[in-house]
Amino acid sequence: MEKRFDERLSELKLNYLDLISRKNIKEDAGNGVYDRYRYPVLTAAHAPLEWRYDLNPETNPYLMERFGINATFNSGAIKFNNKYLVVARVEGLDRKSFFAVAESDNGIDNFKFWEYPINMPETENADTNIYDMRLVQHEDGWIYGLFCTERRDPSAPEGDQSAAIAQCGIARTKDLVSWERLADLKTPSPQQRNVVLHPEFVQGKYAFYTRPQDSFIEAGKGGGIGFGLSDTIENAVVSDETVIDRKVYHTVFEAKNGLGPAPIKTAEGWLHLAHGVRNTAAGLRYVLYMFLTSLEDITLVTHKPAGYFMAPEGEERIGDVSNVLFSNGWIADEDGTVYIYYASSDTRQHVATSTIDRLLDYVINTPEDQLRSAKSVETVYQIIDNNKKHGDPDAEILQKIQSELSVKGS
Ligand code: M1P
Repeated sequence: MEKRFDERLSELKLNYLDLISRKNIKEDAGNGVYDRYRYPVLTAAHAPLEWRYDLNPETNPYLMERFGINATFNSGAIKFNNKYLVVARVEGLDRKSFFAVAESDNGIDNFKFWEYPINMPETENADTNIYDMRLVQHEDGWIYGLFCTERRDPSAPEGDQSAAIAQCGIARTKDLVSWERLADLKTPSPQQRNVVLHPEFVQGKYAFYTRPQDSFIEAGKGGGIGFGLSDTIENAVVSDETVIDRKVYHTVFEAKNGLGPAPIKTAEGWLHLAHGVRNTAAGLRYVLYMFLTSLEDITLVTHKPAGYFMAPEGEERIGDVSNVLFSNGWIADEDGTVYIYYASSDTRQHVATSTIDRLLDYVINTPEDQLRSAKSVETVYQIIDNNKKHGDPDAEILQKIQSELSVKGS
């Protein structure tokens, strides 16, 4: 027998409340750099029932979903009025993404979407799809959201319905509810994605991190993460893009890279989180990596650990676009905690926590990539030799445990 409307509604409501009130659990023994958490902070199921269902028994007697959500991922993040906010990329079953704010009291669980998604104004050239917002509290007093705006390539032949042009959309707000849309960023590159606004003026100008690219997917001769200045934000133009972090052969960012969230200012320099992409027989693999730039010259990379900072693990590996970690949001709290919002496989949103001190230690003291196997072996030899010189502080304790175990076993 079919379930009655009100029975089904109570079941849906209970499941939803269970999900959004679930406590998150820090996973044991991380790698010392950051801690992962057991549950994603946002999934498609976190979208409120009021967005998805017509809750009127007269017009929806079967209580069917009328607007399905496919995924929630790639969120910008900001601490605002003492709450941890993420601006998620919410993707409907229709493949269109939009932005919606979800809020939590502690940054690691109980994220709840605000009543309405963001009603982002369009420019005269309407966006087909908008996604991946980078939020930044700029020193000019506005909160900016920079995101990718995607439209069909007008020069593509009728038979090609996937050729697209990606550019950087810019909007600003004071409350994350009402947004003023500004003109899209103009740069010399035919395509732009992963554009980030630096939080401070540089030489009295607005400073942008860009990612010049030749085509929609391929970065091509757009050599890496770029940087450029604009006199204004209202009609922002970056005429000169300098690449500050290049793609390099046989690294985790050999195919392309892109900046994540806006950098965090520390006593040692600007901390950056980015994604790197390489090609594999199974397709593209996206991982996260970090680097530090100088406070005096923000285009100068002073430290860059070898390889990746985070890569997909377990269920993170699987999703609509598998083998992807992507981050465009983090929050540096007053007590030094850093909440890193990363998404897995274009499907769900997670959090990892660290601290400014730990991240600086990681970035400054992790050996750099010397780009050859022999050099990697040299690095391991150095670590082993140092350990032999200084001894293992836990060796005695370990020996004691081992001898106790062997006594028990005999
Ligand atoms: O599908 C993986 C990611 O692909 C794009 O990133 P990039 O521009 O570096 O290739 C973006 O579409 C991103 O949203 C997506 O997560």
